[in-house]
Amino acid sequence: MQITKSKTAFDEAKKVIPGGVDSPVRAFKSVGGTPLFIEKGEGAYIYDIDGNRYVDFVQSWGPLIHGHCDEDIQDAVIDAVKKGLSFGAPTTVETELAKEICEMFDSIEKIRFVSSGTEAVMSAIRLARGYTNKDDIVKFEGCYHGHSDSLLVQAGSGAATFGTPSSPGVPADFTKHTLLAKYNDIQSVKKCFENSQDIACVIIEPIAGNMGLVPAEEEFLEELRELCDKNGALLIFDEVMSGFRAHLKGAQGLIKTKPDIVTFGKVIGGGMPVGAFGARKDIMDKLSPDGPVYQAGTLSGNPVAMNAGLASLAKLKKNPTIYDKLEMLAKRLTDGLKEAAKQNDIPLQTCVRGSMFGFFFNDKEVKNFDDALKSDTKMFAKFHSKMLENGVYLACSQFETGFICTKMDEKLIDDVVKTAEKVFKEIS
Ligand code: KE4
Repeated sequence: MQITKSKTAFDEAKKVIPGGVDSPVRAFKSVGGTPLFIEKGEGAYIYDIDGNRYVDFVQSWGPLIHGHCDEDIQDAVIDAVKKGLSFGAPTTVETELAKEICEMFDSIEKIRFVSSGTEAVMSAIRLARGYTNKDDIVKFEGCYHGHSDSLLVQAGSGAATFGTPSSPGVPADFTKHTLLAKYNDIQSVKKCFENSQDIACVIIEPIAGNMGLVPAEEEFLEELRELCDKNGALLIFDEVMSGFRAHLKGAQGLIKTKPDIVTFGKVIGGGMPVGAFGARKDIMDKLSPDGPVYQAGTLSGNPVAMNAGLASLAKLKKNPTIYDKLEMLAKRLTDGLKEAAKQNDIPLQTCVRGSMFGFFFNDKEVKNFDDALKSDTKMFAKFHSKMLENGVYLACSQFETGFICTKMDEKLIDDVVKTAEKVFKEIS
């Protein structure tokens, strides 16, 4: 692949945008090489500005379950745009999308829209603190919930479960209320509740997608639910990524544990900037203007974005069996990768949940962040760049998740597996 225009564009971008990107993961830092500048998308494919075509397994990090330039979503956006871009006043389309989502989840009676997953999670945590009158929160190592200050934490020293800032610019005071636990390890959560009687909520990605794809064990989630109930803490499922991706109802379509608050993003915007958080009435009614917990946003519930989200969800609700096809294709891909790696004595762990898939260059099953960190990220980087050279656009980090979209089919997947067979031979 010749990518001279992307190289020039990246040099230009770096002069005026930090790192040349508006979100760090896009800079290809963990895989090396030049990030591709994208000209356009079409169904399952994206085209860079040098005219190269790639099968897109990133899909804007999850939103594009219908692929690029889906006609129904485009038509919905164009119709909305013709009536205006934003009013800063209520519109009926917000109510329509809110009803659509509330009808799908018995754990959600009311929902509020915001403009990103970060905003949804930040608001959900403030709501949990306001509802319980408690200050501490528990999160899990390896889970990512956006970049709000109290969530940019890393494990503290030694026995302390309290987090320390993982980024300069976050004062220690802002993370002293954040306790860290180990994913799929209920003892580590019990320890948090022993260390604090002031826990407002436990937030978890019920299907973690930000340490690579690592689902929480059902029994672990059940024990988490019991612990929260016993200690008067709320359980927050961060389904910004897994929502409408692992199943039409996200993780809640696959396991029985019910959260108190759910956060969404990505798919519910159809590719436009949307986040959301929902819960029972008694929790959501704590939010201003009716309740005391302040939360706001100029473009929250933007009618163009709402129409994109409505169109995206409508297609999924009309054809819920689509998830069987998406999961079959995800399994076909990961089984193919696993077999190809095995032929070349390369250890590979794979995981699928609905339209989400992950693979680790690791000889052991990955159940938490410590396991994930043992993966061979150098081998991942080699695989990623070779696949890119062969027209396959994978997530540019071992600690991300891949996605199948509805515009993919068995032939496309089989061609990708053939490419992987060639690449594994080259890198083994
Ligand atoms: P945003 O603020 O990026 O819309 O959402 C934050 C967020 C919250 N919760 C979960 C479970 C998430 O996966 C995310 C964002 N996901 C990353 C991809 N791993 C977005 C990509 C990026 O940061 O550029």
